[in-house]
Amino acid sequence: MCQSNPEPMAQNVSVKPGTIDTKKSYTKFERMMFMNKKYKVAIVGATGLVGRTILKVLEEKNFQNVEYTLFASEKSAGKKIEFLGTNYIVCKLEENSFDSGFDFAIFSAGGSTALKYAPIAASKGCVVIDNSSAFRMKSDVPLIVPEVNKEKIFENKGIIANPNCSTIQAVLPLKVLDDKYKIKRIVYSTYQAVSGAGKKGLEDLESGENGKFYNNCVPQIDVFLDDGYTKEEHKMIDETRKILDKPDLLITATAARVPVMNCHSESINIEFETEVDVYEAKMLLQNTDGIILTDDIDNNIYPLARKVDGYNEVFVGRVRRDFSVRNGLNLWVVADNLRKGAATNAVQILEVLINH
Ligand code: NAP
Ligand code: 2RA
Repeated sequence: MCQSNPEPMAQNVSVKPGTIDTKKSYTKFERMMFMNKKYKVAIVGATGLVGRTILKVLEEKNFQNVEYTLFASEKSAGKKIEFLGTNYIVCKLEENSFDSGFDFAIFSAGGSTALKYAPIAASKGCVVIDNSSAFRMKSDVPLIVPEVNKEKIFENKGIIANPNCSTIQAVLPLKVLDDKYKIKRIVYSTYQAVSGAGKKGLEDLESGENGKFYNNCVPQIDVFLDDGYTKEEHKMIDETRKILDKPDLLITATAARVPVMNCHSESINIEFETEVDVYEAKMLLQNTDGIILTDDIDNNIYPLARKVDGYNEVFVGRVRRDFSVRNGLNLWVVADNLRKGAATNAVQILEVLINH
């Protein structure tokens, strides 16, 4: 069995006798701390753009009672990655990789890897949080954005899906506005960064004029389906309905790739059942966990991809009425697709699981 961390962390938790309050009910995480036991967590796809961002977010979270093993494909097996102040060795993902008793795994290694290995991991008692689209629309797989539907995490049967990056950033503002004004229809138009396509997307932009994205705006992300929409557009439509638990919600989408390294920007046009007040809507957005309202047009201030890069929050601005319909609102929504669109969201789900 591959040993990813050659210098296992010293047990940095010690509980002095008498410091446990026997009358208090402790979380599983706290009980693990008392027992000096560590959760075993696998990071699958640790060498990828999302995988590396997961490692950064985990370093920032600094969970004390977790031991990690990093996996990737055969190509990366044996490579060293600096993580938590030590050099981790990347292990090759294999069918027996989960035999050693993992509690949780975060997968960011694409759909075919997830389809093959996530069920194996789940069958061995490991709860998988998967970043690919492989399981998102399965009825027995919760599709989670913690600020929106955290309670559904515990309906999992071994696999939890992380939504598509462009969907995650949209549903935060949509949820709070839906709770207040009841959404009738959504029109998405996206301007998505090349990092959304992984390492090959960044390499394409870096290759300059030889690439597809340099000096361009490409109205195709992923493959075209029979109805003329792309798979990315369908992901936004279908996943939004599932997360908001509104299977019949009217939604249309156009998703485009722009020559931006990182951070997806979205124009979201919303029509509501009830009257919407712009000032009140801004206050609701401002007071929502995970959203940063950035809206001061007198000073030309609105969310910008370059400024949002590296943040875990969703930035919302240009909040204004759509006067073409009775109860319409327009938003400009920007988020770091590698962080809140993937890594941060997955680590937030892990945090809920380990704190339970
Ligand atoms: P990426 O940069 O191309 O990385 C892919 C990762 O998967 C690498 O670590 C790669 O390992 C690993 N991998 C590939 N085949 C494997 C196998 N057979 N066994 C084990 N590991 C394997 O892609 P990414 O952008 O990080 O995306 C990863 C996943 O997250 C995809 O499902 C993607 O759709 C999803 N996602 C991405 C974003 C985003 O903004 N990029 C947002 C949301 C969701 P090697 O280095 O060894 O090849
Ligand atoms: C993209 N949202 O931007 C998709 C998948 N990460 O390509």
